[in-house]
Amino acid sequence: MSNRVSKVVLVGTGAVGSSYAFALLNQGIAGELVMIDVKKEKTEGDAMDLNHGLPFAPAKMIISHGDYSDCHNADIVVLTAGAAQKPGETRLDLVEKNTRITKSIVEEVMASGFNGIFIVASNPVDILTYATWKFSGLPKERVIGSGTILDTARLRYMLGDYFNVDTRNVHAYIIGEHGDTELPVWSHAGIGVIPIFDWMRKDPKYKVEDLNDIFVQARDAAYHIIEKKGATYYGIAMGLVRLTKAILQDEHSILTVSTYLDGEYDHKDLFIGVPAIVTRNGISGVIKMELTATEKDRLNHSIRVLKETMNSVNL
Ligand code: 6V0
Repeated sequence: MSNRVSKVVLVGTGAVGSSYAFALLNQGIAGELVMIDVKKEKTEGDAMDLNHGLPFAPAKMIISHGDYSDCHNADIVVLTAGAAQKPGETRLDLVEKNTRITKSIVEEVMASGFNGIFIVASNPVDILTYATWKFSGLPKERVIGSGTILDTARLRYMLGDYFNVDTRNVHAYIIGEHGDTELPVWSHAGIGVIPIFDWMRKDPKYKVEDLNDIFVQARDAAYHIIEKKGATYYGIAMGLVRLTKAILQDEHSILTVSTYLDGEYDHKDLFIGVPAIVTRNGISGVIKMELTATEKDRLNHSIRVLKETMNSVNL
């Protein structure tokens, strides 16, 4: 048995990347973390700072700053590089700038001989995940976008608060584009094993209209947080660590990630957020939910908008 430790390379040590590094260290999931950014000094400082936390960490982790040659034997490369949304800017506004950055990074990663799994978080994440797949030439299963993992987490947190139950017992998905056209799948939402609408009948204080308000809060949360503090990073960082753990520990967990559709939900040739099974070899399958007519219309709309933007960058 090999005693090689699991290795993660992080590209982009801005707000999201450095929060990811911190969360990864605190959860003791990877054996080695190498960080790369155009801001080399900053990344060197991050490595020093994180190393000084090792005496308090749950497990050993080799932490360094490096360059693309470090990717050759990495299990996972995480992409959090690129421009972030400015107040009032949509994720889709970022598309051209970040597609260019993603292309240059992916080419350098692949030139190292990398043959692992990409996790993509930079926005617009569904389009950049597709771009990473195209530019890398890796099998589609081995390119995973963070998709609606964060949106789903926000919805679950807010529903847990509304129903006063542990957020981990809320089963609900947001699917579609990570952005303005995403949608909640209420037809398959539940608290424990109880369908959400049955749970709501227990008490007249629960109103179906409230569900839409909660979804809108979850969907628009990034705008509100960016208005208040300029960026969002802790939630997504923890979501990315969750995804990293599901891969490295071969969990077969169902997470709402941006994955390739090849006929599922009647669509092809795009990456979009849907529940999928995450394993050591990447995505092993998409969960196909029977959507209501309204949910189907909303997903079709989300896909139409996404494809229009994708066409604008000729992927
Ligand atoms: P940030 O704090 O500006 O960090 C970006 C980092 O990328 C900086 O350190 C840059 O130096 C670095 N960078 C830029 N170009 C390159 C390059 N060519 N090579 C290497 N490094 C480079 O942004 P922040 O960390 O806030 O956001 C990063 C990305 O994550 C953005 O695209 C956000 O929109 C996206 N987010 C995605 C979320 C999701 O749910 N998927 C959530 C929040 C942010």
